Amino acid sequence: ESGEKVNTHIITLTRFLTEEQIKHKEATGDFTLLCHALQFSFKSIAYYIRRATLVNLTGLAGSSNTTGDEQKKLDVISNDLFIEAMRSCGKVALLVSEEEETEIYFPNAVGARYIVSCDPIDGSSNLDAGVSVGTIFAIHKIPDGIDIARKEDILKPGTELVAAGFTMYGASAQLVMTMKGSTVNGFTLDNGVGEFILSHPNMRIPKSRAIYSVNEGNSLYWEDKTINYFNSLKQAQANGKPYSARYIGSMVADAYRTLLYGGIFAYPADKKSPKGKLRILYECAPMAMVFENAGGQAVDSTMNRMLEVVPEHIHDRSGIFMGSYDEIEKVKSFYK
Ligand code: AHM
Ligand code: MG
Repeated sequence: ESGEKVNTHIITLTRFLTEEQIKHKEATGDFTLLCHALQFSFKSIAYYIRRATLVNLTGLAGSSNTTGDEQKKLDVISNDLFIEAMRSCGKVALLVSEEEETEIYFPNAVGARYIVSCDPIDGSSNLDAGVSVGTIFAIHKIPDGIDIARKEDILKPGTELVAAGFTMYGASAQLVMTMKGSTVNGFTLDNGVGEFILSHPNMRIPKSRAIYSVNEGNSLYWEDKTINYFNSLKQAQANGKPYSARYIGSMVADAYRTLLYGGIFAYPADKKSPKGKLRILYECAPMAMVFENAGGQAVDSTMNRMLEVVPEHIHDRSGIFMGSYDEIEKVKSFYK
């Protein structure tokens, strides 16, 4: 007996999407093509992030003084890669990016029915340190009977999303995605074969877990309810222990951990940022869809279901609490 045991029963993202498409008889294959373009952009961004980190770590070659530039470039590169992938797949009519002030129309994509909103690199303040960052995406479909994409088609509650998810660029790239009324599935990028492999099928967030994730430095600006809630977590719970605090400062990484381990992630609205910090369209709503479809919950700072919050403008913000089902119930009890 020699050699490693090779698993030949591998479900790649491509295979997964093809099998999903077959299940939906009405599917045209457009969504599958769009997802191919998405995964290409994730792979490219992962590649450039890894390279940039390497350049910084081995900054002996005099690159240390240009580090700032390098990082800025990475933000721009990722945005450009993402936009180009969406444009060239021919299935996207309209795109919103955190990096672009206005929405971008793709008039050459004749018959395209999808609208994509994205944050190409979320958590970019972490880039210099080589800490995990991520790409967040949300996908809308142009309603039947409408020929040309309009901004109105995305200024809608998150319940209208057809798909959403994120890719975390960590020790490995992790893609988490979900479709309307469906399960949440996690894929790991195998750099050897260059494919996202289904590694976390049907992800379910634990019902409760004593971990909280929030930028506590903002507590100076918090409302009393927020202060009381977080203070309560530092008291002895039923098992005699307080909650643990975990905050990376990259929503994608904090959300991914919360999804796997359970707990709560929050970026509440406060006196300094009465509308919160995170953006509804490409940060809060897609995360809320993932958390709900994994059995958790997501609410805004008034405890309304995050997926029912309607943005007025493409870059509108909201407070957010998301996580395990029971942990969100607990927050609600402090805010009622
Ligand atoms: P960004 O889109 O400019 O990177 O900001 C979003 C990030 C989130 O990833 C993270 O949850 C939050 O901002 C951290 O903010 P803070 O530094 O205020 O804690
Ligand atoms: Mg962001």
